[in-house]
Amino acid sequence: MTAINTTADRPAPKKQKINQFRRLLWHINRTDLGWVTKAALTTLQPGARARRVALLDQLPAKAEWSEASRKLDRDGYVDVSTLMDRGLAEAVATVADNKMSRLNEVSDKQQLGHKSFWVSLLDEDLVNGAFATDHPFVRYALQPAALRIIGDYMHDLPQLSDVLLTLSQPTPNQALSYSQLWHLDHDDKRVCKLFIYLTDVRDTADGPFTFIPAGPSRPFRNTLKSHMNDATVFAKTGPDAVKEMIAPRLSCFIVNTARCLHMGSRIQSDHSRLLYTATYIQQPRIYPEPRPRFRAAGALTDLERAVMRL
Ligand SMILES: O=C(O)CCC(=O)C(=O)O
Repeated sequence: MTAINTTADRPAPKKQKINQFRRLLWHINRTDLGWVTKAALTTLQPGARARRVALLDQLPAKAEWSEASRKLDRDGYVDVSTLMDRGLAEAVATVADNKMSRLNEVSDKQQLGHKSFWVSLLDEDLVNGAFATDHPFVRYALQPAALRIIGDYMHDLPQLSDVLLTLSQPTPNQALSYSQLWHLDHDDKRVCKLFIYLTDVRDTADGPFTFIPAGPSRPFRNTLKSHMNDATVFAKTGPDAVKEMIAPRLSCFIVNTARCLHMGSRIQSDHSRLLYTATYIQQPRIYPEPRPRFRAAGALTDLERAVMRL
């Protein structure tokens, strides 16, 4: 009898095997075993970390920044409203207000639209997917206080991975989805997000950024489940561990979103929330570097170039 060669009998094509390997690595990297990947990649770049630490050491230091850094390390979050440069925050707010005054035009230019409650408003500022380094959103993220606080926590000069402006809006009668559910960020092993509220977040109806500090979030670190509802989370932590960031416009805070379980943007009818986010990771990235997110405009220091990998 002639044997029929089914797909299952044939050896998996090389590309498929690579994809399976990548998928496995992706799952592994989401657990504490990802630290092994991180350590292995770090040893492949001898001297790189020492060079970055030497740059970090060039930054000014202040006792209150060190205190903030220790809190970030201990609890996974810190309120930095009094530590960040107010003028730079005002410049971010001016850009944001301009976008809001042209909301329909700006949201039409948005590339990614999968989250109905969440509109990204910066796509029109990108050239080949990259922000100019003199953009107020980038200047805010590069301020010494931010780099020092996050850098001292990481014991390394942070890499600025992205900047975002998001408008969260109500989605009546829709089930909660994506970042409205509890999750950890797995972009890398250390992911610090610096947020600025660009609208007042007065109560739960404004959809505050909501999180569980690093300690009580620990039991969720190695779970393969990615987005969880309140019942699943509270069964382990109880609701008392939850912190809601209720704060006025221009408040800013840093959260290690790889350590602190978090969710937000559960906006009630007639409310909305405008949020700036700068995301930092520690080099080397555990996944392949995406295409450059920043393009040089104006003079840049060696330190700024290193932070943006330019
Ligand atoms: O919209 C929110 O408050 C949640 C944002 C979030 O999950 C994130 O930035 O990782």
